[in-house]
Amino acid sequence: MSTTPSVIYLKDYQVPPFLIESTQLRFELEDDRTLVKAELRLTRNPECQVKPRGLLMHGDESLRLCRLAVDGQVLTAKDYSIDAGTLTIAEVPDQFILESVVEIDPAKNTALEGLYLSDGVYCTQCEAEGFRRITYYLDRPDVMSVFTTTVVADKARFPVLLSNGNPVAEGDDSDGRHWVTWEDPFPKPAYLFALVAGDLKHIEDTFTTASGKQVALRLFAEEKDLDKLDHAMTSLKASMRWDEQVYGREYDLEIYMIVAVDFFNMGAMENKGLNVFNTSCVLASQKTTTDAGFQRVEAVVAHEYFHNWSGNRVTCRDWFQLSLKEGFTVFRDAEFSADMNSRTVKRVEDVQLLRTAQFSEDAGPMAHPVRPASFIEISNFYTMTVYEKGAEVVRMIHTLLGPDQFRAGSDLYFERHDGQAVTTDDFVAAMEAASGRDLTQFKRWYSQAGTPVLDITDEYDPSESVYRLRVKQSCPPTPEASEKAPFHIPLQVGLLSPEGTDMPLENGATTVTLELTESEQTFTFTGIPQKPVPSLLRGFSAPVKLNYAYSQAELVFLMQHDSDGFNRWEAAQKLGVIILQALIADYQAGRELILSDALVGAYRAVLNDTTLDPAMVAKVLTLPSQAYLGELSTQIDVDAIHAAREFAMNALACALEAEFSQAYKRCLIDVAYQPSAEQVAQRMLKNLCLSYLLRAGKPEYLALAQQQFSDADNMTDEQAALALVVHSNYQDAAPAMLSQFYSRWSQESLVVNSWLAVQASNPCPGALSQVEALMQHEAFNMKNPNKVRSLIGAFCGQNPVNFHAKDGSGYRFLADQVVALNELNPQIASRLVAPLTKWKRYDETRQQLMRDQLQRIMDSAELSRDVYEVVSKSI
Ligand code: B3K
Ligand code: ZN
Repeated sequence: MSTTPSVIYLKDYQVPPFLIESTQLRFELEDDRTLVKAELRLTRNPECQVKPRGLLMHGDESLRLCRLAVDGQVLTAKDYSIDAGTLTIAEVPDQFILESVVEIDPAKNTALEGLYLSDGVYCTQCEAEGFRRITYYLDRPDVMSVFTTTVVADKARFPVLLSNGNPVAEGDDSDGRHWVTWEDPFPKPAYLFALVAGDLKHIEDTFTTASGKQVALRLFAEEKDLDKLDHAMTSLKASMRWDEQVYGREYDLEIYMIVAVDFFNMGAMENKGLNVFNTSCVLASQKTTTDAGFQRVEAVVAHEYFHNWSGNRVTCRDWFQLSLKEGFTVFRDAEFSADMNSRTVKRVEDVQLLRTAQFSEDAGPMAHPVRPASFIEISNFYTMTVYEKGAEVVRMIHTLLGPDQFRAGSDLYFERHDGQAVTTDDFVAAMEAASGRDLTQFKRWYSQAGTPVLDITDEYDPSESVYRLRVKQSCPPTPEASEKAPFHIPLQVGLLSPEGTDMPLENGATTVTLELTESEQTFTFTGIPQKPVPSLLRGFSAPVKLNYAYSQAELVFLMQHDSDGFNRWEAAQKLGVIILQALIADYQAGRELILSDALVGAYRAVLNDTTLDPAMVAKVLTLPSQAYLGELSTQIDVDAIHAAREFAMNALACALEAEFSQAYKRCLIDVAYQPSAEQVAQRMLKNLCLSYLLRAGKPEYLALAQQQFSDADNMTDEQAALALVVHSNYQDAAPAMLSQFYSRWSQESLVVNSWLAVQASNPCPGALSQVEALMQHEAFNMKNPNKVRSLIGAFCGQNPVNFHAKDGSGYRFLADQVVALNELNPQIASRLVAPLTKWKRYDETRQQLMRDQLQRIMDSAELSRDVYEVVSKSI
């Protein structure tokens, strides 16, 4: 890069000097170029104090300007200037029509931002700042305009032409081309603009809103995938109903469309009335999609649908407010999924993600508050912190206010701000106004980064029947601040009697919410007849780390008796952590590894309890992950963690072989496949049992896995059997299964992605050369983000032992790929580099090797803003 990219600060926010009342667009799509004609009605913003003479518009360097006119008057080169990323017109009136014609080249757009081609289908991605790659515009979310869009293209090759809103006119031209005009009556920022043109087919349904309005629902895909859209349609209708029932929000246009494309940088995009989805988040079928895949489709369809209110009708003032729409919408989709499936399982999965991926972000060089104060490239801030921690912040407001006041707050928020671009402060203000609560201190969750730590001790006084909890909160320093003021933290607590029942607390409730506001506080419980075992942070009521010195016996007790399902699982995790940490220390000291009876006994009891939800049994019997154990370590010893986990899993397999085998058989399903919570749970436990059985050292279990692989009538069972064998000691059996799987599924791109990922995440030696070989395979394409994530992403993110190989080969490999992708697709490159940025967590040798590679990336020519920001902040 020639110049150092500039930093943008929240404190510098200023209202836009001009507004765009209406936007008329005409796209002429041709093979080697696309013409974009724009007619914008601009007017000075009455809220802007300054009155600049000229007008500054955003526009990417790749735009080729053909014509520019103000009120019909064509401008010449002396009237305007074009700079890197901007167009400035020297002088403009207070109100005027700006016409522009630019030429762009979607076929060359490998960054997949703006207008690009995905397997021959034209599509757009404009959030956050992609619209400026389409035309000159005020590409900021607080400029909201009414859009009318005409798309013109060859009719035979692009029979389907879509944009936001409702179709209002269409026609055929004499030269084999046709056109469609779309009108979106709702003012929106440019980031919600969308266009799609291609040879697509669709399925159709209708939804009748609570007030009786008919909405057409159309889901588009390539013809070969048309049979994989039913689950998305069911999920969409369920989401629409849920948002009416739980939030009182109805859909507002006559048509809602989703288009599936294979080349996409993230999961999906909530463009008004025209969502564009990564195929991986919309296509689903029994034969090709795992249960987790089905649930992801349901969740993402819901997430994008919910954005219609939390994001589109009420949008963000500026990109620092991103969590306004993302945190709130993730909270909404999580609650939806919890209502549709098992609430406790959903909570466990979300907390696992938060505690590994978000906590490590908070502890790394890119740590930032839920509302960041500055950025170089906004694309780098679509993070676990903004999304997942942002959702936890909204969840805490829900906990503090209770469901009724929270609903009143959300109603007030939508009522006050419909059609506006607002801030997280506006959101909190609505919650305060509806509830009468003061959330001033609570707002620190938006402005302070870092994961708070709670250190809790207790004492019981039998003579007074008094129990006390002493809570200290602290928060480690992060790059933007070394000192943190105390957070307002809702800590949900229950107390268990020695018999394992919940003790009645205030007003007979069995769970109370303690509100922490100071760095040190003591909470007193009176009328406590016996020394209780505390159940702390029930439901994971705040995104914090909690230390309390539980004994192993207490954890086993909580696993059996806690009425809070989440905390029963948490007790098993804590027990697993204690035992694994001891094994890690033994491994490091060269001592013999011995598995504790406590773990075997606790696992046996859970496995034999047929009254439990099989999904929860599977979750409880899964040891703390490699990533979580790493996150808990001061210095991450990848090899020791891996060895300790392997040892423990093998020992558990031998000790509980009979139980795993029985549970496997209990979970076999003899009715037709359904992605229902009940069947998902059975398959989850069955495959967990299979994973242990393959470690029991008997060839009959290899045969069982192979049989499951061949006989499976669904992808969950087929893929689980494949992955388990490929990652097992039965290395001789792996190649045949892999090639069988590939030849069976080579035409199903998404299935091939999991075939790539299974090999890339293989902890056995030789994975890197396998990955390098696969990069030359016909199934791999560096320009397709799904392929890159499945192969390179899985190797660097889900194969710690091989990625962190002591010779530095994994690091070198990643740096090579980041440099290559930096040119092709900066967003993907910058996401991929994350594992290298966590170098401080490793031993000195690895630290040096990782930093060397970061430096090598830094020194490479023409670094994108995306990669520059992440790499420069980490070295
Ligand atoms: N809002 C989009 C994310 C856009 C990311 C741009 N780099 C998807 C979502 O969160 O729903
Ligand atoms: Zn979102």
